[in-house]
Amino acid sequence: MKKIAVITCSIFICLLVTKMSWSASLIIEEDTHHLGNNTMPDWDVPVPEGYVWVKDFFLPTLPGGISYIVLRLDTFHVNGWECISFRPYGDKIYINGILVGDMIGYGCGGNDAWRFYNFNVESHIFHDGWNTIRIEVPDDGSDDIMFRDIKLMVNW
Ligand SMILES: [Ca+2]
Ligand SMILES: [Ca+2]
Repeated sequence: MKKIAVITCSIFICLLVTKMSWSASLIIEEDTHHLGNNTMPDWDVPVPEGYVWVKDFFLPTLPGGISYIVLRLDTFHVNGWECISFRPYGDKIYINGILVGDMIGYGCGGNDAWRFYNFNVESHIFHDGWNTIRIEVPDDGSDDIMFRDIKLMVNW
């Protein structure tokens, strides 16, 4: 019995070690922004800032072997296909000029609820040091949206 207990204990320790991992997150932006072409009196940010929002952020060097980084943001009023049939694309997110996210919501106005989007972005798209994120709605401003709490999350 004693031997069995030792073996079980060894396996348990092994499992703990196997499950050990590290994770980190980087907040790119917390504030709420509004893109589009319509004033929305009831919104947190009533007046749109234009069709494009751009920000530079600093990414420290990450450990090797990370294949992708999760880009997460909270969005409001991203239109669905019902409202964008006249254009073949949604609201776009670019990292360093490369398209990494295409947001299509639900119904006309995203059901008026805040909604998270997660995108797996291949790690080679990021630079060690300074990077640029760009979020844009169609250049006719047809889809007014708000967004906030943009962050990167990585596990290794
Ligand atoms: Ca609009
Ligand atoms: Ca909208």
